[in-house]
Formats: sequence, C-alpha cells, structure tokens
Amino acid sequence: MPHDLGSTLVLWAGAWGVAILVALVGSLLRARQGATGAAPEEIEETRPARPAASQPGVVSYRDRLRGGLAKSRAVFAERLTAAFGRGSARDADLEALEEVLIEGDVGVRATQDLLAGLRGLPAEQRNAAGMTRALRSRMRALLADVPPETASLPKTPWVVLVVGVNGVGKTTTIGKLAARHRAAGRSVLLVAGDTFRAAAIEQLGVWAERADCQIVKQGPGSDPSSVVFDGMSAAVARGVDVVLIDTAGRLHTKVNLMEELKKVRRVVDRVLPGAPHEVLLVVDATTGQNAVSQARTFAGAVDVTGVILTKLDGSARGGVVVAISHELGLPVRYVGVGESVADLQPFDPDAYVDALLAAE
Ligand SMILES: Nc1nc2c(ncn2[C@@H]2O[C@H](COP(=O)(O)OP(=O)(O)O)[C@@H](O)[C@H]2O)c(=O)[nH]1
Ligand SMILES: [Mg+2]
Repeated sequence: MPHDLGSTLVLWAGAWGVAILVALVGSLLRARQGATGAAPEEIEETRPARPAASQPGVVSYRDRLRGGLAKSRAVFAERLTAAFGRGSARDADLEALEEVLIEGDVGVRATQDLLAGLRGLPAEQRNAAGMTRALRSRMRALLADVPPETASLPKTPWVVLVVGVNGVGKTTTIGKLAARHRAAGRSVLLVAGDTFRAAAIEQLGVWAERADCQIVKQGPGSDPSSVVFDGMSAAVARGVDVVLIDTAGRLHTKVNLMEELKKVRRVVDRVLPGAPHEVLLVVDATTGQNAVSQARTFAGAVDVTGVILTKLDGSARGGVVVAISHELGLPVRYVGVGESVADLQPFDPDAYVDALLAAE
C-alpha cells in the first residue's frame, strides 16, 4: 500500500473514531438527562438526501475531524478514568458503560457480550487502561473479518447487485465503486435497475460518464428485470470485467420490494449462472438501529454478502458497525465518508477499533 494511502486511512480511521467517541460521550450525557428516544422497530425509508457536503477536496472529511482528534480522545479517556480510575470498577460503573455503548448504537446484543467479558476481568485489570484494552480486543473480536479487496477478479464478468432502501446512497456508492474498478484498469458496465424515477436513471448516467464506464438503461417505469436482463446480456456479450446493478429502494411495501429484488436476482442468475457474485447492502449510518433492522430484512430476502455503511461523515453513529457485524454476521465492506468519488474507503476493523477506543 503506498505510504500516502496508508496514512490517509489511518487519519480517516482516527477521524471516524472521534465522531463516534463524541457521540458515545454525548449519548451518555443525553441518556442521563432522560432525553433519549427508542429505536424504530420497523424498517423505514431513509429521509430525503441532505444538502451536498462542503466542497470536496478543499478540506477533506478526515482533515476536518482530525483537528479534534486529540481532544475527543482525551474526553473519552477522561470518562473511562472517571468510571474506572478509582480503584476497581463497581457494577454501577459497568452500567454507565452499558449506556454509553447502547446509546452509541453498538446494539443490545453486542453490548451485553462486551459487558459479560468485562465483568469477568480480574480485579487488577479493572481500571481505565485495563478496561479500555479489554473492551478494544473484545470489540475487535465481535467484528466480522473483511475479505481483502481482490487484486484480480475471481471471475468475469464479476456481478455485484446493490440493494437498500431509498436515499441511503446506493447510486452514489455504485459510482464510487465503478471509479475504484476503473482505476484498477477494469471495464465496468452499470445497469440502471432503479426504473422508478427518471432522475435515478439520469443520476446513474452522470456517474457512468464521470467514471468512464458503460451503462445499460431503459425508460422510467420499465420493468427492472427487463433492464437487468439486457444489462447482463450486454455484459456477457461485450466481455466486460465488472457489472454493477443499481436497484430501486422505494418501500411501497416491504414485501413488494423484496419480491422485486428476488426476481432481479433470478434474472441475473439465468443469464449468468452463479451470479450475482456479491450482493451489497447499502445502509445509512445516520439511521442508527434502523440500519440494523434494514440489514436484517434484506439479509433474510436476498442473501446479502456484505454491507456498505454510508454517510459516516455526517454521522456519529458509527457504533452501528458493531451491531450489524455481530448481530447479523455480515462483514462491513466499505464505508462512505462523503459525496465525492474518492469518498469510499474499504472498512478496516483494526483501525476502527483502535480509533474508537484508543487507550493513550
Ligand atoms: N455525506 C454523504 N452523503 C452521501 C454519501 N453517500 C451518498 N450520499 C448522498 O446521499 C444522497 C442519496 O444518495 P443516492 O445515491 O441517490 O441514494 P439511493 O437512493 O440509495 O440511490 C445523495 O445526496 C448522495 O450524495 C456519503 O457517504 N456521505
Ligand atoms: Mg438511487
């Protein structure tokens, strides 16, 4: 890995950690003031797109958050010291930590597992440093390992179906993924399987131009399965390396959406047996536990192979990574940290945990 990319990832991971730490601490304070709300049970559509992030490339997301890194880290360390620093940790201190983790969207199950491990720590390790160290290694163990980005594709065309509810960032993420593949010298074909709105088809067209790749589309209102059939047939005939299939995420009803996705999946497999090779679920980090319930619903319907968590730049709810990974056993493959083409980073569980729970 080139040095500058390596340091960028480290900075990014650190920056992400800051956002989460700030949220964890803030959430605890809010929770103590009784100002918390329950996470929605039902899968919901994500709210409409927020305004564009500030000028990409001027001050990057990582740079912006990096400025606050030392301070936020210190704040979190301070809270741990306050909780555990005076001799051994009492049960009440573990309860405080439980609130921090739950409010930080780590999820009930993961939180309980983490606490169970900490309760068993020997007395001499029940101080801020020992607790943080134990929490870090236990949290890392809860995160599914991420398969490395392959230098060469196992087969071509490599077909990726991208699913998720409206507004989470599917189309944008496809654009970013396309650019990554193009940068690796691969030919890419995009399939405009979200036929519900003309704007969705145009949006994918813009990304196709930007990333210099092919696109197969039909008019708005056409049958998604028919577009996908055309796209797959073209990809096979033209011998392209990568096919990225966009899909609609409009929840007219959950059942309809899932049935449509299953049908699309069958069509892909009919044209190219064994495909799609990956089904990536895109979820919006700002939706917290709702992202977890979306992941559960989609995973049950279409054999999701990995998750992409978007909008971490606008969110401090990155703890949801742990919930998705642990409760559903799905690897988080990439995270989106902004709206521009370079703002998609492979997820690094080690860097994540280190940034979240830095001891020093
Ligand atoms: N800040 C931020 N915005 C994002 C990210 N990913 C997508 N978006 C924005 O989210 C909005 C919805 O994205 P879109 O790709 O149209 O979502 P789709 O409906 O799932 O296809 C757009 O304004 C995107 O620019 C991200 O990682 N960070
Ligand atoms: Mg879209």
